Amino acid sequence: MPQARTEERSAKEQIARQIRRNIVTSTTAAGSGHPSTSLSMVEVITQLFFGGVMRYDVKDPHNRERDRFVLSKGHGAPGLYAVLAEAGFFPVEDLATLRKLGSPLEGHPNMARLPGVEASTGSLGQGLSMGIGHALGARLDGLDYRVYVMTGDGEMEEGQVWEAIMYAGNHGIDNLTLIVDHNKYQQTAAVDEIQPLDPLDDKIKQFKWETTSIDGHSFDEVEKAFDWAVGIKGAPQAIVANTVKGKGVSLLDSEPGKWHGKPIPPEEEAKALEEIGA
Ligand SMILES: Cc1ncc(C[n+]2csc(CCOP(=O)(O)OP(=O)(O)O)c2C)c(N)n1
Ligand SMILES: [Mg+2]
Repeated sequence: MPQARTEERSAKEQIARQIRRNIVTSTTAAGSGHPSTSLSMVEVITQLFFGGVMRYDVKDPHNRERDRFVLSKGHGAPGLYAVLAEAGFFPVEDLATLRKLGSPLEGHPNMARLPGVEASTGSLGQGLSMGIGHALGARLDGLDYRVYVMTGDGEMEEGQVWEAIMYAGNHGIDNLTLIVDHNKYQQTAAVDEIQPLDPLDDKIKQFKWETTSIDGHSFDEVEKAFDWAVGIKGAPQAIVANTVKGKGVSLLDSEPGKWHGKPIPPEEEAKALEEIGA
C-alpha cells in the first residue's frame, strides 16, 4: 500500500499553500461553505496525506488495509476535498463544482459519492464513534490499519464524543488517533465564552487515553505528534492541535468569530490568495 512521503518541509509547505488556495477558490466560487473551518486544518491534513502518515491507494480507494481518515467536523469539507484532490483521488478541477447541483462535492462529505471520503459527516459529534467502528473492524479482521478522526473544539461539547472517548479508553483501542482542531471558535462565538473546555488534553487523559498538545500549524510538531501516536500501544491517542480559525487569510483570522460558514467575497479573493502565496 503506497504512502505519499513528502518528508521535505518546503514541499509540504507548498502543498499546504495549494490546499489553502483551493479552499478559498472553491468556497468563493460556490458562494457558500466554510473556509475558516477548513483553513485551520491544513497542516494536519497535509501531514496525514503527504507526510507518510496514512497508507492509501488512490487507484484502490476501498482497499481493506488502507488507513482511514474521518472528518467528524464535516463542515470542513472544502479542506477535505482539497487534500483528496491534491492526493489524486479525483481531478483538482472538480473542486470548482463544490456545492453545485449534482456534484459529489456536497456541502458535507458523502461517502457514497466520493472516493476517499470514509464517513458521511456534518451532524457534529458522530465521527469518533464511526472511527471506533472502523478501528474495531481492523481487530476483527486481523488487519493493522489505523484510524484518524478529526473533531472541532466546539464539537467537543457534544455528549456523544465523550461516550466514544470513554469507550475507546476502556477498550484500549490503540489503532485510533483523535485530532481535535482546537481553533478556539465555534459557530457564533469563542468556545471559551460558550462552554469552556480547557485543558482538553487533561480531560481526555482521564478516560485512559494518551494525549499531547501541539501547535497545529507547525509541521515539526505535527510530524512528531503522529510519530508519537503510532508508537503508543494499549491506549487510544489524542492530539490537541492548537490552531487559528481562518489561518493564513487576514480577513478571516483577524476576526474568526465573524466568519464562520462564510466564503470570502469575490472582491477580497485576490488579496486572500496573495496572502496565502500560492
Ligand atoms: C449536531 C449539530 N449541531 C449543530 C450543527 C451546526 N454547526 C455547524 S458548524 C458548528 C460549529 C462547530 O464549531 P467547531 O466544532 O469548533 O468547528 P470549527 O468550524 O471551529 O472548526 C455548528 C454548531 C451541526 N452541524 N451539527
Ligand atoms: Mg472550532
